[in-house]
Amino acid sequence: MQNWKRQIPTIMTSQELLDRAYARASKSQVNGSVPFDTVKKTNIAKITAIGDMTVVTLNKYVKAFPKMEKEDDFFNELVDVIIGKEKLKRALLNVAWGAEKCADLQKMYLSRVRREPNIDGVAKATKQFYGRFSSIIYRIEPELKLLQDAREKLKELPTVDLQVQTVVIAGYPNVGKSRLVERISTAKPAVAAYPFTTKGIVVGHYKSGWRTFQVIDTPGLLDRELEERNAIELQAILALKHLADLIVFILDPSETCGYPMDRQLALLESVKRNFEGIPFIEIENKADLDNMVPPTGRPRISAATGAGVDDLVKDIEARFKEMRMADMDKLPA
Ligand SMILES: Nc1nc2c(ncn2[C@@H]2O[C@H](COP(=O)(O)OP(=O)(O)OP(=O)(O)O)[C@@H](O)[C@H]2O)c(=O)[nH]1
Ligand SMILES: [Mg+2]
Repeated sequence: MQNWKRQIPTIMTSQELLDRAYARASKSQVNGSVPFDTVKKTNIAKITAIGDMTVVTLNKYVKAFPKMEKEDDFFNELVDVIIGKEKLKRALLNVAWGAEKCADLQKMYLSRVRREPNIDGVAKATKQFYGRFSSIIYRIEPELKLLQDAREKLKELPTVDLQVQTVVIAGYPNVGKSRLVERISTAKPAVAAYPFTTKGIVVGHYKSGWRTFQVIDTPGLLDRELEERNAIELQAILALKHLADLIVFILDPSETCGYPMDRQLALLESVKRNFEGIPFIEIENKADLDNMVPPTGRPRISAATGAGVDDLVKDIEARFKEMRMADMDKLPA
């Protein structure tokens, strides 16, 4: 199982970073031989504490995020769709820049305070350090906010096992994909009578004997060009592209989904064209309704009543078995 749900710490705001660092600094007290010595040593300790603490924290943030270097990778493409790869990379670069600047400032002011000949000079230099340090931290506020948002989105990403045989359920919005996934797997996707209820990939499992299969619910797709697809639809495309060993394409011949059959069939053809080579099962749902178009020869099910669903599951299992057999045949004798 790929560990995508990384342990990314909560990202603090600029103000929180500064409050924490300054609170730590306010506790610094180093006694010297004479008052001047005490003030100098104490201020050196403060600058050291503020700089160290913040640089370590910022670098920890940068390291915690995935690097996304591989191009053709499900996770990286998903992050790109949901967060924006370039945006995230730029934010990480800027935060790393902030850490570097803080370290430079710390070094510069430590040497300056050491050289100051009197208490006044030490106090002035320290105050200046606080000012410049704060302004760097405030400058990276938008990037810190972006990282915090990205962290929340990464936490919600589905856990997908790339080793397990996987069936991806696809089709127009509102045709009953989630209702079917809910019926045949452990997933509990939202089901509702309007399009685009499902806004991301939902992963479920089902067991057959001692084998577990993965069932993936996807957002509905409209019949349109890839360039026109929104971030919700693109997640369905990514699931089809990277995860599907088998595609179950659901049609709604009752058209209660709100989309005519000719549009649904056009989508079916374009998905088949784009994912050539992946086995397909075409299924018509909502067989319990009496306003269905005349029979088309495709198997009909009702995700609502369960009619025909067992046969569909048997068909899915048979296809998976065929694939396992074919894989075995490819192994050297
Ligand atoms: N009568 C009937 N209604 C169904 C059936 N399957 C699903 N529905 C209804 O159709 C509506 C859409 O079902 P969903 O499972 O949310 O559809 P979806 O394809 O996942 O929709 P999106 O996530 O928006 O793409 C809901 O009101 C369901 O209750 C069925 O077999 N018969
Ligand atoms: Mg759905």
